[in-house]
Amino acid sequence: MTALVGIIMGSTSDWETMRHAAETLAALGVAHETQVVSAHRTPQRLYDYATGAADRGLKVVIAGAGGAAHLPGMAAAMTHLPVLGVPVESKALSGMDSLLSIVQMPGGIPVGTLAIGKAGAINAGLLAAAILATHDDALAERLKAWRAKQTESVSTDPVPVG
Ligand code: RP5
Repeated sequence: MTALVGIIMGSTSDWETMRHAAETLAALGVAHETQVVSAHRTPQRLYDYATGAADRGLKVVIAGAGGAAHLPGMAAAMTHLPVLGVPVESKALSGMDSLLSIVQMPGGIPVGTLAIGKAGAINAGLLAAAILATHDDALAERLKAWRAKQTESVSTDPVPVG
């Protein structure tokens, strides 16, 4: 199946965070691909990925990076596809560096920036699915079912079971 969402990340060390975006998309039945693409260590790979993304059939790009996190912004600079940025939690500054690197884009080149870490990765997956669902009724139904299941799973009892 042709991937509709491309999940890229700056390092293999980002996978533990970014896998949550992949798992969310898998749960919703959205075809996706994953690849390590570093803005700093593999700039040519980033150029090739971002400039070719739309022609390869991708509709949304999710980019996660930590520290001096230029990957989402540079990807957004080279494709008209929507780019969702996930700030990966860094060891030195707990992801504040990643967040500020990704969120403060100059007007004209948007990156939809999510929360730091796992929550951001999950929400990037959900947001990518929601974007695709605007033109895919079956996916919209799967997304609504996912949300309903989540709602049902929230206990009224504040005391944990067991
Ligand atoms: C960034 O540097 C990556 O996105 C990663 O979050 C961070 C550290 O990378 P490694 O040194 O673990 O490869 O480019």
